[in-house]
Amino acid sequence: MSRKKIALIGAGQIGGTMALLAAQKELGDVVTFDIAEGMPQGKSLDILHGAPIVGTSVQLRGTNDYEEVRGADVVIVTAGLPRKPGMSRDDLLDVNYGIIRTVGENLKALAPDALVIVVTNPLDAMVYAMQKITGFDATRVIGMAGVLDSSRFSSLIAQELGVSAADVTTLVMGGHGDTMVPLIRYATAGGIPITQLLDKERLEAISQRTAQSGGEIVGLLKTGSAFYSPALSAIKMAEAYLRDQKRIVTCAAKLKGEYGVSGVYAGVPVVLGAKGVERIIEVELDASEQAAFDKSIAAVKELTEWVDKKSVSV
Ligand code: TXD
Repeated sequence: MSRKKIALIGAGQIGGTMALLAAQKELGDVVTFDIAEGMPQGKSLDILHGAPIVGTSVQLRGTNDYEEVRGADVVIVTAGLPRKPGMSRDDLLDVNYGIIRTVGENLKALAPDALVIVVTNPLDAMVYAMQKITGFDATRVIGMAGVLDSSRFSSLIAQELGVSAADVTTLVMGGHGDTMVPLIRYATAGGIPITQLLDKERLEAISQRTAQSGGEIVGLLKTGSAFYSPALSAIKMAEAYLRDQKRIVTCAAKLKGEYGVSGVYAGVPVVLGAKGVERIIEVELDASEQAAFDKSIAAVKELTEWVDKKSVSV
């Protein structure tokens, strides 16, 4: 069996970390693409220099040439610009939409059978744009956010309880932004409902901190945003697909009537395996959870409509 090929589009903070993780896990050969000359080559060579220590036999290449992405089995897209001072959300949308369009057109031509995982912000709009541009089946174009948001929620609960993070499971749904919906009712630690272990006020505070975690990291780092845990999250998704693990993960998937929503991408639990999104799971939401989810969908729709208008005008 030949080795799988993983293409990382964008070799910045998340892209570089993912190359290291993919090599350590021996998920496949890794091609890292970026428009910055020399940078993907430098990072790939740096990781290769550590290959004997890790004991990995995968190949790593950095490139500025899209041709090297040809035939990739998995593509993870982090290419984009961060918001700079004075830049509005619309300005960022405009710039990153342009980048996603170029990436998408290249993937359509060079990697028509790949699973595409989009990470670039604003996430739900960018993954929607990617599926529209490539025309790939929606089961093969997904966005990374829920894995990270759920992992953040779980890690904060574990800290509060003083227990292993490995034993805490949570579900965070909706769009990737302030309106995300951490579902307290579905959180467990060692199979025990979290509501039996922590009081409501503590849980509300942790849930709020989860939704603001991205901003908390930006505030601490001062330059750039979170990258270790986002890289771990995207690689977990790639691994579920490549190893047909059928993991239940929350990712941005295109809804076709689930949760009363159609035609937009939003964070929902899915079964991720060799066929991509093999199933979207519909969990029961009570009235207040559904209201929070609907509010989040409304925020996502605003951006999605922007993408629709934009793609008509180009
Ligand atoms: O949960 C989530 N989805 C996220 C998303 C969590 C954290 C960060 N999230 C977003 O991921 C973040 O807002 C950014 O939009 C992306 C990538 O984050 P990263 O921290 O890796 O950003 P960098 O270090 O700025 O890297 C982006 C790279 C950089 O090297 C640019 O040169 C490159 O993208 N870039 C391009 N590559 C290819 N093609 C084009 N056109 C291009 N333009 C810029």
